Amino acid sequence: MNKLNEIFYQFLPEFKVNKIAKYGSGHINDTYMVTIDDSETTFIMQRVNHQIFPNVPELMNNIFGVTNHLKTKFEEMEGKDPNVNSLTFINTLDGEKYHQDEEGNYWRVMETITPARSYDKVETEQQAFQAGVGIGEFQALLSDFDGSSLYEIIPNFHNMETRLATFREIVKKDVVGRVRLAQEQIQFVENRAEEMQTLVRLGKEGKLPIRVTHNDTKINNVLLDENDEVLCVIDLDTVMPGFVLYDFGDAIRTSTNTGDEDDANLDNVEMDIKLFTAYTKGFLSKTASSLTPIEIEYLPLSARIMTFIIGLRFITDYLDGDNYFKTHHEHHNLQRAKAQFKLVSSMERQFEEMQRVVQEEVTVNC
Ligand code: ADP
Ligand code: GN1
Ligand code: MG
Repeated sequence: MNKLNEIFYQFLPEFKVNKIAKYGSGHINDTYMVTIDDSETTFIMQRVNHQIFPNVPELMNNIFGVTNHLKTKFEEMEGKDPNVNSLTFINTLDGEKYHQDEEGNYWRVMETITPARSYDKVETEQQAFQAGVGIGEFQALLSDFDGSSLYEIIPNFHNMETRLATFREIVKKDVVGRVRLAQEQIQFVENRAEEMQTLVRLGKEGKLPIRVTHNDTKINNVLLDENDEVLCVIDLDTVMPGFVLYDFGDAIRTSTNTGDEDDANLDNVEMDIKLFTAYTKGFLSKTASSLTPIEIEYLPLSARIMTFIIGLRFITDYLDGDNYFKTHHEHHNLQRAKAQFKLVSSMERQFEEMQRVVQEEVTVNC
């Protein structure tokens, strides 16, 4: 029997598989859509990347904790359906949350959220607004979840200080001889390194509350329905205690970019202030009353910081020989970094406008 089918039957032997096909455009896990014979039923099956997430059992415990909490909340809310608005994972026949194959790979199966759309790029203000509502609601519903029960899946995931230290070490080693190809990007990083550590500094000074955060709020991790209304926040692998500014900033990176994350034509890449306004409106409609003044003050800068840190991680991976992100051609990580840094520059040019928008939306929502 086909190996993928065999894995699926560890979870749901009562269904007959028709087809298992690669799905989605994530950079880390391998995602498949499983279609069941003579029905419209499908499931999502994933191989979790255990090089990047070394403790998959703890990762799955985190996800179950968070989804159970969300389900309880959605049950009490009018117009919500816990099985559509939060992920539903399926246990194996042995009652486990994942299946480990002979090669040591970890697999999980979940119900397909349907009818869902997953965008890699936002096209309308409605989509940006709804993405903001989705992440804002996710934050709000988890505000009473006990963060100390969460295992820290990737320590220092959004810590700019340690990300910069790793980058500098890798530049020094130049293991694959690519440093000469990335001079402009290295300079871009160094010119901004101080200011980009603002969140680390505020954190150390105890000025930012630690909340439960998603930590990977890119637009294709928020599923919308056929009317572009938010359905579900997915990809919960990196849910950990963190700063709300991580989630806002990272979302702005993908929800306002007029180009692709890896656009080869940098002229396409700009932050669209209309999309920024729409996202901010949606996000603050769910969070404004619970954010502290400092969190609100740093929302615009967090967009620059989170875009910068992903660009930094792409360039670091490029200089290290592409060991982390899936790449589709030789200089893919360099191209991604160039596009992210172009986006940072675009945000820098529009920074005052971004600050004005946040102030305006806070006034409306408070
Ligand atoms: P990765 O960590 O690789 O990004 P994701 O969990 O985000 O993995 O899944 C990749 C893509 O698969 C998502 O962007 C989305 O398009 C799709 N997807 C994942 N889970 C579901 C689900 N439960 N229902 C519908 N689509 C899903
Ligand atoms: C990865 O898994 P995916 O594709 O949603 C990465 C994020 C980056 C993102 C950049 C665990 O997210 O941190 O922001 O790529 N996830 C991990 O697109 O590193
Ligand atoms: Mg994803």
